[in-house]
Amino acid sequence: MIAKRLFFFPFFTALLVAFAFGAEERPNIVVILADDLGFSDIGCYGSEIPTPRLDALASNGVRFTQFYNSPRCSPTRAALLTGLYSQQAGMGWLDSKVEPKSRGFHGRLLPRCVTIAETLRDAGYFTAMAGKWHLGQQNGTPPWERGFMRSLNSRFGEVYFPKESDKPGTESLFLNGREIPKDSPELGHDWYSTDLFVTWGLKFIDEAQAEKKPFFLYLAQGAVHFPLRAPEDVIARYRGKYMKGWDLLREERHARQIAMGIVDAKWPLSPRPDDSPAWDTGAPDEQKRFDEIMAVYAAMVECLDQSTGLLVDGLKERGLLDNTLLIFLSDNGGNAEGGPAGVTRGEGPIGGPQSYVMLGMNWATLANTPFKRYKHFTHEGGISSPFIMHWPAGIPAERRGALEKQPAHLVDIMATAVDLAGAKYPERYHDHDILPMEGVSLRPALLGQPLARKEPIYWEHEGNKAVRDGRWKLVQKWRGPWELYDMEADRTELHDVSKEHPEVASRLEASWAGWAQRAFVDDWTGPDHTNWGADILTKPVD
Ligand SMILES: [Ca+2]
Repeated sequence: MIAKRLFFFPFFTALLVAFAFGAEERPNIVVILADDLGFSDIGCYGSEIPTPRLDALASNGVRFTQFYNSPRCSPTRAALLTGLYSQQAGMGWLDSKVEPKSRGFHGRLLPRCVTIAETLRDAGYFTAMAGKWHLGQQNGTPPWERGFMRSLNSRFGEVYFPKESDKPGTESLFLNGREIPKDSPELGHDWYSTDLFVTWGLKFIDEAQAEKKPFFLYLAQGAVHFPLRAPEDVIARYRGKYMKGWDLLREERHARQIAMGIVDAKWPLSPRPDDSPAWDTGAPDEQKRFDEIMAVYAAMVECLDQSTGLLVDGLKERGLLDNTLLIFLSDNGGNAEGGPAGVTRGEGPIGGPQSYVMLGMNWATLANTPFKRYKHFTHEGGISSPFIMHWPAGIPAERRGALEKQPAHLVDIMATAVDLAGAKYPERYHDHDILPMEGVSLRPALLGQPLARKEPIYWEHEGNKAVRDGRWKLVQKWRGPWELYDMEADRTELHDVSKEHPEVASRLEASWAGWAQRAFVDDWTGPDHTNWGADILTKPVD
């Protein structure tokens, strides 16, 4: 008996000590956010574009089939970093929409929210970001004011090369709050931005190591947002490969998704939109131009994959990969803003640093295979994202490579970070009451267990609305009727069953209205983007 006590006492003491002082055991957390990347654009979600580094993360991690973002850049970033719906954080639209009398259009992160960086910094983490901010730097909320101890950021993305054709506001970067020209030697030479942001992310990780702290790195890549630009040698590898056309490529992606189990074979591929012509009807010179556009996009996806590989290698070299939770996702669905024709303007070769290229609706339909609609919309094409969680020390061997089919959303990332870091989500911060976080921890999904979600998931963007509750999704295009879909039977949203299940539709409509009231959702008054893709033909593109 005495011997047992002697044995157990030091054991429990050691356990307590490890619990109390075991900060070094808490996982590092890295979030890699792609921009405007569609659901099917990487290999492990069905793409023909080779993405071996991301695929390796998926095969050693957990891949979600129903992960949801918001349908636009700033709203997604707000929800991801605060664990609140975007309107609650103050970002009901892009950060250029500032309406002080509104409920949710403030163009900045309001004092009623905290960021993951603030929460984890207060829990002893080293916090850093590299890449696109787009959360109201011009309105008083740059990364260094919202919890990031280190940052290399652009104000709102669209940065690819040190010397390129710049839109106002994209000609400089900010290093820890200090504005520097993109071609400053301080940033190195001849970079492409996906690599640049990883390089600086690793520098920040080295600083975290020097301070002996776990770290949170938010790597917000600008790729694959327009203007589509990539290194010429990478683009060259893809020219000609897209002469197959969007119709056939879409069928091929769909078949691979079914084979992988990402998509259920009983959901038909959504039909090609009315505004999108059949590939075979295009003249040869038109087809060649479309091939060149998609070659640039594919090159950008390849670069995104390779830069993710740089990060993984960097973590491995530092002995950090095992205890780092790495998350990969996109901020909204594929982008049809270039309309059916796409856009090829500017100087020099298509995809070069002086060109201005937008993907367009036809290839965006491919990007969002098998779903319908795009960025801006709350149908599945606008809000469905690849989502990979990789964490060797935290995912048991039998779960590696698993598909996770429970729906999840951006707001869950804060809850996951708080859970894994042992952090406390504050009720008050800087003398302001903080709204309770909306999400649930995704830790159970790493173990194959049910999430603790009790509430539906909600969306509103430009008057496009949706609510997802279990198998049901109620969705509405601005000024259109509510549509009800059974997502287990019909995730491609082809059979509106609101007439068959009016009680479900009513319940969800009331649920959405209650959420909109408490979540500071303003009525949308325009502009009208409900035909986005088609109306762009008659309007100048910026
Ligand atoms: Ca975006």
